[in-house]
Amino acid sequence: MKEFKLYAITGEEFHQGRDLIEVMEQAILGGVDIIQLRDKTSSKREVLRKAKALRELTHKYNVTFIVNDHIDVALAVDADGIHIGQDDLPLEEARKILGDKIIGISTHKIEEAREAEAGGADYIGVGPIFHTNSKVDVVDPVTTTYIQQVADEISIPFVAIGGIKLHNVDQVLKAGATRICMISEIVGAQDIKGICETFTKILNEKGEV
Ligand code: 3NM
Repeated sequence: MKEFKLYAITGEEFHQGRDLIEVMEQAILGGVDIIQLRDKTSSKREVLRKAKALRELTHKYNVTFIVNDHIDVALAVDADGIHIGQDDLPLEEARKILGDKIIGISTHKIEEAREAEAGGADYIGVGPIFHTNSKVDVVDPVTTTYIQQVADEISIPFVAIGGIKLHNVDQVLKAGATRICMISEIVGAQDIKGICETFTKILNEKGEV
């Protein structure tokens, strides 16, 4: 998959009434290089409608587009891939359906990270690093210790997630993450483009060290 550093997930409960496409366009203009549509409540048709619009947007800016969970929607709109959790369709089955599209998997402990790597995942999510209110079924924070473990042991790309904010991103990068993923800190920001530019700058500076 294309290299990435800043990954934004939709979270319409944080958009403060702003339009989904406008919010994600601001994130892209600020430097986000992957967008994930995550919608656990809408009907399939509604998810499809949003996915079509985000596919159009991400094509326009040549940004990677991932759909959470809905493998059928991902295929229907020709998304670049899907993101699945530990309780979703197993990786092996997802791979049969998706061929060489991107498959990302959420992991919360090193055993899950090893399993995802061995099973051929394209990237893993590593989290939740800190407390987060953005995910209902979330496990306890895994802390930056889990980042260190993954950085030491796992070769496929990993992205740190969960409760990451401007004020704590330093700890995440110090622990060995080079890619970060957020919902609320990005899509809930007053100045979405501005905060993404700041994160992009921080990530790029870290890459040069
Ligand atoms: N997955 P925020 S944490 C969607 O640990 C998601 O796998 C997580 O939202 C995981 O940036 C999380 O607002 C929520 O904390 C991320």
